[in-house]
Amino acid sequence: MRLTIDDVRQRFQKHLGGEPGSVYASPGRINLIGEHTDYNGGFVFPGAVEQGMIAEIRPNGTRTIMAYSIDLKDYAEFSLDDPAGPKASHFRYIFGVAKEMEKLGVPVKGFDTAFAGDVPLGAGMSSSAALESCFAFAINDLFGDNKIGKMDLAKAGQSTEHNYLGVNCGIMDQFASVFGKKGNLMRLDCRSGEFEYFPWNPKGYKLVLINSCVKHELAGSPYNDRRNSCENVVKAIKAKHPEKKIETLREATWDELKEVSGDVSAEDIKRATFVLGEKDRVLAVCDALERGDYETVGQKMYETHYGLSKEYEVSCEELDFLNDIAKECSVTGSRIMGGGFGGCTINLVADELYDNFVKTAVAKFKDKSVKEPIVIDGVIGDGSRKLA
Ligand code: GAF
Repeated sequence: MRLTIDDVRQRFQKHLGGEPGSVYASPGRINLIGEHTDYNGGFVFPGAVEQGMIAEIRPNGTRTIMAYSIDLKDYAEFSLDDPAGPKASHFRYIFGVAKEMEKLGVPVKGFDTAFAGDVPLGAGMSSSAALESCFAFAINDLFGDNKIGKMDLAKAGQSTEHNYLGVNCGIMDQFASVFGKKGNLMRLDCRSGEFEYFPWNPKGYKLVLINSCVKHELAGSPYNDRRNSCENVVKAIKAKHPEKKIETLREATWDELKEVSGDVSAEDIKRATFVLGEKDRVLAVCDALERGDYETVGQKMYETHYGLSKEYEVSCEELDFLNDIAKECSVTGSRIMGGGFGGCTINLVADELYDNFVKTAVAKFKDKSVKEPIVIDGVIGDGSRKLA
């Protein structure tokens, strides 16, 4: 059931009482292709989804945030002046965003809030970016006269991950959440920050996510190790070519990767091999989309899955199994979506194969893993906004 503004208003009233506040929403995201390319200065191809986070917020004139998580039935009070902030991650996101917005010059004050979301947790659809973007957008509106630009709101969410949650993520998730537009995917150049909306209406195909329900958790995960591997390779190339302007793997070539193969670990080379391949695949998908060639888009998705599984090593048995089922059902394209280590596959399916694929995937997965996978239609929704 889709979360409604009334659900949030009722809980706000029950747990915080008093006058109603303003209500804001921010979505989770999907990503067609371009995985682990954002922190490598590459391209990503995300879109916002209809599922997201809704928060009611009322400034309280103090320096304290009083927050109620509707989903977790958890309440906390924390001061903007306590440098440690709250421990529980669902409150830490809010605290972190408030502090990052302060750094941007917004005179943030305390507030009362109740919030809830319908982005499945741990599905790789970025429920955390939805939460961060919701509060960044709201704080800008309530305390900052909307003076902070949208890209900086996305960056405030990303810095929250870095500085308060210990996840050295890229910008894709927060970007998608803030900038999302109904019916459109977005191609973002993560090096320059330039982006374009791509109307997404693949005639004859559907996007469907199959959530393995294996919880994907980036905090404290090997996600940061993957990023370190990429940075090691960049450092090695820089050492060999001091004259070269290279900040990320975006600027690296296949020849340079070969050249430094003795200077970094075999594992680092394997990770960078994925990233360079993914860089080429995103561009190939853009060309294919312009021609309306969805078969090529799908083939590249399978190649990405292979790379994420065998080179970047962020898959798991359940996701590989779902990818195999997609192949068996002649699904056009299928791959792990998001950071990996659990979560969903994203599948591009011809309309006439959709029913059979979904039925087969659910039945076979249940047989193998006892867990029931969740089927989520990939409907592209709007980005951060004020609801009331
Ligand atoms: C996670 C991160 F948060 C993103 O920045 C991105 O790196 C993604 O994994 C992989 O593409 O969602």
